[in-house]
Amino acid sequence: MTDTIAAQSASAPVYTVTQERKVVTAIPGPKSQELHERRRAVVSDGVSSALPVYIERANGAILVDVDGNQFVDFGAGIGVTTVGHTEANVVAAAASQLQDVIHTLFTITPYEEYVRVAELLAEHTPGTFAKKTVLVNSGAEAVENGVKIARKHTGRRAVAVLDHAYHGRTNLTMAMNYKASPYATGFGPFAGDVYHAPSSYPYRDGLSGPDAAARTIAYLEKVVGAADLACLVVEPIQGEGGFMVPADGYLTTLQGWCTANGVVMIADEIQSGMARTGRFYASEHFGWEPDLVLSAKGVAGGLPLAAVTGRAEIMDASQPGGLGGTFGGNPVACAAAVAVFEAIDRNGLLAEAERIERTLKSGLAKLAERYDIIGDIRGKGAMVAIELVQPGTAITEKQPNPEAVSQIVAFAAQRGVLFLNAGTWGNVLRFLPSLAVTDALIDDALTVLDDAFAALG
Ligand code: PLZ
Repeated sequence: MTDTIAAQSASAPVYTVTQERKVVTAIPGPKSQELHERRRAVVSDGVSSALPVYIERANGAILVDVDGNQFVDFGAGIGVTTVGHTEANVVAAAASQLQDVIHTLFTITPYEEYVRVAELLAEHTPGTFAKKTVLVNSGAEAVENGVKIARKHTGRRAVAVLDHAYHGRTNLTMAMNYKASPYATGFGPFAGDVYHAPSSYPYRDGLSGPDAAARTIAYLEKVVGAADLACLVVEPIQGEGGFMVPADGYLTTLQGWCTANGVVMIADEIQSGMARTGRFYASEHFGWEPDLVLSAKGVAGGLPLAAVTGRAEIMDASQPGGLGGTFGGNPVACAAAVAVFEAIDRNGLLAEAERIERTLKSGLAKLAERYDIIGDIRGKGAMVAIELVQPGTAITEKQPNPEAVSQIVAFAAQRGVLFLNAGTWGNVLRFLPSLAVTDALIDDALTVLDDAFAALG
């Protein structure tokens, strides 16, 4: 505790774990294997783990497991520890809040931290119009509340999403995801009135933004009808689907159509938000001002917190008591979120995200010259991916190559680098590090990646 409090007043980040990769046992090591046996007896098989090494400590961009191995973390808990693992100011703010008040329930007796987070979200989400917020616990819960609010505001029933989307694991959001397996298989019946419209996927559809938007709109008008459509929910850069960056003009054309037709357009910024892409919200890259913005994951530095923020007149549609939940906007999570906003400014993290994009993309471009299964390099800031295809098909057929991604992820794990897969066909390797990752760590991981490609043969 003394270490982190001291770090609070320092300007440069202070790390409590050396920022280096270190492999000292087989992966997983003996202690991890022992814990895995215990886990198998008591944790549901429905919960899987991509890499069953049990983590004891984490700091900056490094995970330390129970066997003393240090992993360079290119997952950040799927885009959660954006400001860095156990960022000193976040730790200090949460620790201090724990001493003062842990819980009251905002819908019973409110507290300032909730209001402060709502102010910060109003200030940092795109658009200068009056905005209001509701705080909840998880990304899926933010999606659910965004849809509730849009339905109440419009008095309409239908919900539209895009192909390749991911929105969560609750009943409504299972129906909103593109992929059935593993998220939905066997878990129905599902919520109705959810429509899946074609998206913008430049690598595969080759369409301009306006042309892709025209295709989406034609689908919505024909299959749903604007008069019944409450909302269109869109990830500005799709996450689980494979980091597709939509073609220029796609999102703004859709927003124009939504506005003209009284449809609430909702940005799911759960994975792309909170400075990750070099802007506070990825929507800004496209000049998009959504009606509602969903935040989660990175918003509280690793504590559970999520939000729906948007146009005041839409957010006020619900009757008093219509929105809430026991833990939504927990004081400790809110205190951490305030520290996250401060850390982004103080540590210049928007610029760090741009640095990470430059280093990663130039390293990946060099690899693409030598490995022709790299079909596409895309993304923004610290949200970058490569899409792998079968040898010889990169230019013409673009046949997905999930086997190569799995082999690379497994190879890298053995060397102490944690990479995540993604993509509708599992053929995307994503780089989603915390913004604390140094160029030296990225270069080191790229060397491991080079070896992993070479080992594919
Ligand atoms: N919307 C865009 O990325 C969560 C899922 C991990 P929750 N993505 C990671 C897993 O295997 O469950 C996500 C997202 C986007 C919504 C969500 C849902 O957020 O906090 O997991 O509910």
